[in-house]
Amino acid sequence: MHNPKQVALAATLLLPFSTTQTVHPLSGSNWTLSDPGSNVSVPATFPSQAHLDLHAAGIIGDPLYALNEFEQRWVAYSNWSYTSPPIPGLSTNASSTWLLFNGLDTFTSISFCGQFVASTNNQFRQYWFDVTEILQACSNETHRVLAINFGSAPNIADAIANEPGQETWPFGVQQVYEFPNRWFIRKEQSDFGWDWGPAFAPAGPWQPAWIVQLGSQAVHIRNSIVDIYRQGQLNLLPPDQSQPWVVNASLDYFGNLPDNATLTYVLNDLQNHTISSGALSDVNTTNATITGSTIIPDGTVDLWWPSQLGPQNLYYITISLQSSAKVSLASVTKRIGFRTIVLNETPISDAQLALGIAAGNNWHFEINGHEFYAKGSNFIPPDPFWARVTPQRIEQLFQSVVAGNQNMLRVWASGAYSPDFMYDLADEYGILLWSEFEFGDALYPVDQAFLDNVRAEAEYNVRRVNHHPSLALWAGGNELENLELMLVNQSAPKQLAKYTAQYETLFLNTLLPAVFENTRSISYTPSSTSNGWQSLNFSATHPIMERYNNLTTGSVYGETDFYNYNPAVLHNASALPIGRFSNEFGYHSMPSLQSWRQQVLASDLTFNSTTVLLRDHHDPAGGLNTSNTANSSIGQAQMTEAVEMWYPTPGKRDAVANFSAWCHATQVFQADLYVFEIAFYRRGSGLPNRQLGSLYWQLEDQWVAPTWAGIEYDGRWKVLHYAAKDIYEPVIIAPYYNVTTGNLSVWVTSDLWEAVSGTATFHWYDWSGKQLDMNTTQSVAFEVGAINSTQVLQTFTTDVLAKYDLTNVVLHMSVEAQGRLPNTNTTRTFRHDNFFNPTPLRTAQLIDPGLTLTYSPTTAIFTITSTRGIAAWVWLDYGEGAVVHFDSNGFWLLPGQPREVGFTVQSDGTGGAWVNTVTVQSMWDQTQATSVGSFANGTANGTGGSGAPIAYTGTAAKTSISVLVIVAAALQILL
Ligand code: BMA
Repeated sequence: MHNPKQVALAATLLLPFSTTQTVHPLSGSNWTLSDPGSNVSVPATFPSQAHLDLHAAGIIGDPLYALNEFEQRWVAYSNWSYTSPPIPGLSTNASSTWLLFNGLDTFTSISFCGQFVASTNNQFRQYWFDVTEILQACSNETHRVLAINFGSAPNIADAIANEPGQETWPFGVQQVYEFPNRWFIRKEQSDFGWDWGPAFAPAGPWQPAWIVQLGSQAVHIRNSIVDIYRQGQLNLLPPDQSQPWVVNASLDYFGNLPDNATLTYVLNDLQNHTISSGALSDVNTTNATITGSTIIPDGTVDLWWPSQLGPQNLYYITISLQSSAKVSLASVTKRIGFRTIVLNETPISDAQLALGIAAGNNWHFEINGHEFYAKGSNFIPPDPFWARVTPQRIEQLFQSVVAGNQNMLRVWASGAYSPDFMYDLADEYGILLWSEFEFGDALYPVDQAFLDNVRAEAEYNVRRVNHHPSLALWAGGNELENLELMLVNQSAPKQLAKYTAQYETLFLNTLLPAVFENTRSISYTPSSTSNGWQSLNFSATHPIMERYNNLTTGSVYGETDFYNYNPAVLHNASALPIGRFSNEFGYHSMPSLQSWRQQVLASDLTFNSTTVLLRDHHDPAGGLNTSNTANSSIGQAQMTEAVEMWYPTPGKRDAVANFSAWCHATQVFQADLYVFEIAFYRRGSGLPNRQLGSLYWQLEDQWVAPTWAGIEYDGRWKVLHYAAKDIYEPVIIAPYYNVTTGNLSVWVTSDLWEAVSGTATFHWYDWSGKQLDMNTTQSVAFEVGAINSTQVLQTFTTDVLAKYDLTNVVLHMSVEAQGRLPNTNTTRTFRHDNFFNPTPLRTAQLIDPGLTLTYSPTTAIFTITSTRGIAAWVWLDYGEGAVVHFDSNGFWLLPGQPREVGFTVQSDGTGGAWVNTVTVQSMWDQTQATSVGSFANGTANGTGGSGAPIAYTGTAAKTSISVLVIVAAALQILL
């Protein structure tokens, strides 16, 4: 907990009239966690949360195991104290002594040397307290103990809700998951339960803290902001890219700043070569913040780009604070990038109209002045306990994000503000983080104390992370305008004006200025999802006038958020929303058997066991009922219906194998649906709605449960993550089918920044892989414009398939195009394959494709061959103990065209033995009583059927695909 070097410094340097500071970190493992109420006192770590220390001490089991979520509710209802050992090395000569906390979760009463210091009530704020007098009166070193008493957040939320005159909302507006009243408190909203996670309402010092001692002329920098923008830039408006860069920096401090202090900067590249340095100009000091700025000429630095759009160029900037006598007082170094990122919601221009873009407003992002297609997903808190989320875990997730061809994550609004290390990693990996203030699926109070608390939280976080080039946007909260205000309108239409005014008080009058008064470089939108703004007026106190429902028929506005749990929505394009950007959509699926085994008893491994049911929080219990299987049965039924509607029903003899096959089937439906939706949204880039983003719900899991995630809790990819990776390739070919009319069209979509040309090919087969003699185009030469789509086939299945049995036809389509990734000079070939079958696989005449699997240790390549027929949803599976990401998975395979698959190992507790557990199966195997791929006993189960366990080979087979090319005219479409 204590760094002896600093003790020495403290003893020698902390003289009165000095400019020095000593920082004593409070992190360590020698704290105590106690609750006199429940008679618990155990060793604790700092930072931490009570559940983690209680689990480490053996007082409670693993919170994520079985139904411990419910068993451990007493922890959330207790009050917990974190007590330090006596803190050594504090100087009594210091001019001032401060406590500095970067995060206390949530309601605390803090004492030092047995004296009350302060109370806190916001998980997301930084707090600092002057304890000079307390320390001066605390001469006995053994009394220098810091104690932080955390009150029960659920109890306090209830107490606030019951205060006389407290705000209330119309019926059905406030979304309750488990613990009620989350909207009264500034704590991670999903701590009180959500539809993909447990409700632990944890308490504890979740971020680091320090004791800071200062000389009389010394300051400590507690927070800082570096804002980089093009001269003249305004939030929300595309800037002039020829303007020089403005670097505006300010340091937030406590202590005594000597008069006439100055600021200097040094800008270095990552090799520490100085690019620019000097004094900051226009230095001014207000409210314990000192600010200055400088100009960096355009062209001096290389731009930062998101993944696949260019290099992630980064720099270090050091801002130093000196006294007028040039004595160094403090400095801050931040790693930064130069880019502009704007959420463009401007009206559609005449030039855009002339291109065929529908009237209305834009709603898309522009990086360095370029439109781009945002491909990604929604990030939820990766663990119910943030205190144990390490940079390594985030890095592994981000590796999956980038491997999945994603360039943007929406960091959803009811978790916690992301740690600095998360933005650092996003900067390195090129992942844009659409960031949100922590408000969601509820309306919030607007009394002055609440607003002041929110404002302080927002200022701290906006300033803390603004320098990261990965920061893409600030949004006020989740589903506010298009859900919450709509619910008010449904439930109590007469009160809509009142609650809209309250909404504007919080999201336009409180949060917006917290962004615009601190940064010029970042756009703000009050709500995800919304119809965007109607007008902007930067000189008004209220710069954004929201559009709400002032819509003109035929015009297109804003983002879309779409959920429909009727599985018939798959392939029903008319159900999907037409907007400019899709920020959420999805359907839940089961995690794999391998993941289930990590968190439930073997006896619970059935689809509707009580434990599985009660871990499905969709539909949520809506309260504290711990045996609410009624609502969760709805979610389980939705998955079951989806499988029964679309796929052959699993029919494994072994009960656990059958459970595994069902879990897998729900994942296939999820993947199928998301691919359909993503292809639909991406095609919109070439349609009048000029659709420029698709972020599905949700990237990852925070425990093992049925959820919308594509990545399971330990990092294993569901079918979804592989399927999304495939449909997020830069150039894709995809079918669009209207089951009622038989209309089938095939489109190529590209999000490259230059037009690409190539060839699309089409071949029809029966399930045995025999090519059918169809009277349709076999090959089309096409050109598709920058970020655009083009139709390459239009036909009616009713005509072309008239003489065939629809249950026995499969269309294979592929595209090959020459082009360049943005900001690269090399032309490369982009390829993509897709399959279409006109009936659900449930009724298709699937045959045993006779899959074989070989592995070459020399090349670390798996080769999968279909020997007898077309294999749908080929799935490489592997046992527990490792997390491995195959280069591709969940694909379809034509007979005689082997597929080579490499892999990346995320973690391996098997010493490499996982390789021997790899199996391959396809949709056909789902119905086979004893085929492989079930891992019923932890290792591959059974040997019958088509699915194959592994065979080793010295040399990997080579894939050879020959295509017949018949040139046809490219089809011209909009844009
Ligand atoms: C939207 C999200 C989340 C939720 C998800 C699935 O409502 O914003 O609140 O978890 O859908 O229901």
